[in-house]
Amino acid sequence: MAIKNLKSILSKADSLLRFQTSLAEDLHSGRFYRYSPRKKNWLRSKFAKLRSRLSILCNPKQAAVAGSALLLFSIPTQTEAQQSFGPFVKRDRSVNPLRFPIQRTAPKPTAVDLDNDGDYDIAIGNRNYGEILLHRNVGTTTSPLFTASQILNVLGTSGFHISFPGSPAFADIDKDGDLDLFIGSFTGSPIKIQYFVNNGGSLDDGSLAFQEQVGPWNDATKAGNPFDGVNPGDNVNLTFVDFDGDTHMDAFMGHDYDEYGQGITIKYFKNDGQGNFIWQNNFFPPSFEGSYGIAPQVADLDLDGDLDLLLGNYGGELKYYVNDGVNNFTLQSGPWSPATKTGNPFDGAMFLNQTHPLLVDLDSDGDLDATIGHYSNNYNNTLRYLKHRRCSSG
Ligand SMILES: [Ca+2]
Ligand SMILES: [Ca+2]
Ligand SMILES: [Ca+2]
Ligand SMILES: [Ca+2]
Repeated sequence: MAIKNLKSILSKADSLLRFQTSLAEDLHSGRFYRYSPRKKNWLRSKFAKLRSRLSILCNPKQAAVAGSALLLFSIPTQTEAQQSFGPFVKRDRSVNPLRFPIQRTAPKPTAVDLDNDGDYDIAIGNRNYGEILLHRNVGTTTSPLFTASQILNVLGTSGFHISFPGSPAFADIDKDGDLDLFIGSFTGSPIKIQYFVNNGGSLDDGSLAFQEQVGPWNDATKAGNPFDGVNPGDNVNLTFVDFDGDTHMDAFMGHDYDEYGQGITIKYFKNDGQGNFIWQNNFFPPSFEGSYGIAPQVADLDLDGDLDLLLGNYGGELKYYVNDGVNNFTLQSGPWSPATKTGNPFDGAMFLNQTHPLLVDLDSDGDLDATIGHYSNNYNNTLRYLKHRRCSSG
């Protein structure tokens, strides 16, 4: 390689690295989150340009030699495409059941069987357009395959309050046998969690629709919004799970600044069985977790019988907190050990920003697979699918 070319590569790599370091600091401090959309777009565009200039000058191997850390914040490279995390194996697009291009940014996925055929469909919030998109599973319970998206019919007096990707979550809160829809809003609305009741219609004939319910929840008539009056701040990401094992779906909610001065954190709401969600305000210690845009998943990742936490965040990380059995959660770091089931299953994973994990057993082999929504520079390939690898096979 000519010396001149090498100097040029090193210069471009240095620019990229310095810019990337600065951007990472902005992301981790939360500054990035407070920038205007215009400035955010400018930063993303600048990063893409720097990376493009570098890639024109050298191939990926030379770029690595030149010292650039291309993986961070970048469109996945071939190397990254093969990367595995802990017990999870990245699946190539050709065998990814979610292989249809997801042409939107920052998708927030959730799993729900909306066509009642016994397999998981994937619903995601869409940016800007106030839509919930459904990727219907037309495969089998052991070999899922998802269609291109369709827009869910949502009815309501006030429409969506989504100004950024909404975070959908489903649970049968009115106990009539169908799954009802909650949407956590990113920002800009007095109602941070919208509730839509399932009308019992069918996806096949297009009659399925979700009707917004507003006002205080009435547990006798099941009218109103169970989260009416709850103002958890911005960037609300919800997930439902029967955490206490009483058969009623409880809620975990990540959010940014709230009205109680609790900053950026996560809350646990226990369902009393009547659809009243009661905030367990001593469940997490003060200042538990401090990342913007927490997107929680609750699952037994270390297979010891209690429910652990996997938290996406605005900085693009996946944080793993292990439950000690009595609901004390401890952040795990370092590489995952299959033998001891310690460390972070997603150690080293870093996406551009706003990771939104989904943990469900998509192929019915008894373990949890991971689908990760995250922000991407390209409007493509922003849902990643990782199949769980059996510990016995390494
Ligand atoms: Ca289904
Ligand atoms: Ca229902
Ligand atoms: Ca429960
Ligand atoms: Ca556990």
